[in-house]
Amino acid sequence: MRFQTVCFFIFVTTAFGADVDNETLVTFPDGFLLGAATASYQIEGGWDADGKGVNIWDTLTHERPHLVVDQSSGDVADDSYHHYTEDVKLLKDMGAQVYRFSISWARILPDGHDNKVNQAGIDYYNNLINLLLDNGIQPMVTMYHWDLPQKLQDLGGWPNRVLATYSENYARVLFKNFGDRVKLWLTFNEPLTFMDAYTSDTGMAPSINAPGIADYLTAHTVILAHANIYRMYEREFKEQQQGKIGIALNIHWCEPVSSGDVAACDRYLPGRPLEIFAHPIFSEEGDYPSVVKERVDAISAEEGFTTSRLPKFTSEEVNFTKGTYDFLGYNYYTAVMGQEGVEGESPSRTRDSGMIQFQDPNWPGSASSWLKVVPWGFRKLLNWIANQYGNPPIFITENGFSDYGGLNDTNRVLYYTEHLKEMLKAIHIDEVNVIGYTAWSLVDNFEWLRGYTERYGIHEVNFIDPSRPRTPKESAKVLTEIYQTRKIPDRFVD
Ligand code: GBH
Repeated sequence: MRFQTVCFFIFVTTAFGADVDNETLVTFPDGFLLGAATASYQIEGGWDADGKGVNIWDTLTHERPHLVVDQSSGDVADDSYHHYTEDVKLLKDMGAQVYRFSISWARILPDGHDNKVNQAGIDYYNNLINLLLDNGIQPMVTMYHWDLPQKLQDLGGWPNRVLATYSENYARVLFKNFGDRVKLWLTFNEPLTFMDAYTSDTGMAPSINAPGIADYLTAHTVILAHANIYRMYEREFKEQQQGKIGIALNIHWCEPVSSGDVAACDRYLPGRPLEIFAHPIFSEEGDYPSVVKERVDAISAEEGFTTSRLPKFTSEEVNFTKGTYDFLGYNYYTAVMGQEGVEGESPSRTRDSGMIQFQDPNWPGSASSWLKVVPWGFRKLLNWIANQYGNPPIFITENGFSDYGGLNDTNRVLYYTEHLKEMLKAIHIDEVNVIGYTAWSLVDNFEWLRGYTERYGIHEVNFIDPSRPRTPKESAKVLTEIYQTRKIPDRFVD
């Protein structure tokens, strides 16, 4: 009792001198959007329903099933193609204000090109969008969450720059059909992750083994595609539709092992994963960060390449790309420790970064080898983004935890409450401009190469039952309480 009274009167002084009381510190600001996220291939099923074309995940799971740990596929998954009304009901029951989902390119354009539009695909997303709006839930659409139409992979996929134009044409179809109702758009989900799909023949689709080359080519195409889509929206739709466009980027927080390793982490953040996408779009000067250009150019030359493995933007492209955002989408999961040193094969992006990374064995784990629970990294990373890019609006497009299943997901509950508290500190104490949050994921789903063995859902899905029933886990109940009260319940606050 006495302790609580004391706590109530403790004020935290922010860097800007603002006082934040304890109640505010655990409360979501007015206008902050709360919701949940999914992706098309991971939940929809209906892989060949009603004229959908084949995509690279259909190809991987059908032709190289051994690459998926349980040899499963997204052929049916949560069957959201037939059960989307149940997904909307889950969102509604939670008090979610926003639903982030992705559109399957090949369901809309079976061959990837805009000369042939599949009306059944348009109808499916129209129904979903309309039902969300009827229930007071804002749709947030990811245009691309890794399921490239196979016909475009047949042309080489993302390393082929022509995809920067084809993506723009695909996006135009989306704006034309859905832009009257969809006001929050993400061009790409985690380009950092799908550039890695071109670095190993046992990795994510399309599983192509050209590290240090095809990954940079992929990044280059994706950045230009993003800019093309943003500028096209400005020219053709923005005035009328008034939507906002971002890109969902991911990066683990990098904690230097010692003070001598600060530079290594500084290279990791700009170099290896995040800034390669963020710098051209969000920085004032545009282009790749100079540390990336210098290192990759120099290492390429040492390796005997006549042409640097890092493609170059023209100055027109730098200007065209700079500032093509209304907000930054950010997926936070975990952290790494970084140390000066060289690892990885030659050539590779890992080697180019000049950093060795590992995770502290004391960090609590999850069902995913890479996912350790490091909530303080979330706050640090949000501050890093805010400092680096002049405090842009940041939407947390993913944050979540994996286990092996079960309704009593105590560790997931802890993961969410601890991360939300760190995010609220970033908002209230550090004055980072975070505007929304969608938990990954609304439902258990096809976890890519881990199949159905790792579960990220706040709702359990029974994948044996043909009707794929959904059941709230403990985490869904706690998030419901949080979304409805718009604060972290006292029992999770120390
Ligand atoms: C997100 O990626 C995705 O956007 C989402 O689709 C996915 O379901 C979710 O996370 C959970 O994984 O197996 O050691 O080679 C998070 C970033 C990048 C983390 C790829 C896992 C593979 C690590 N992911 N990474 S490993």
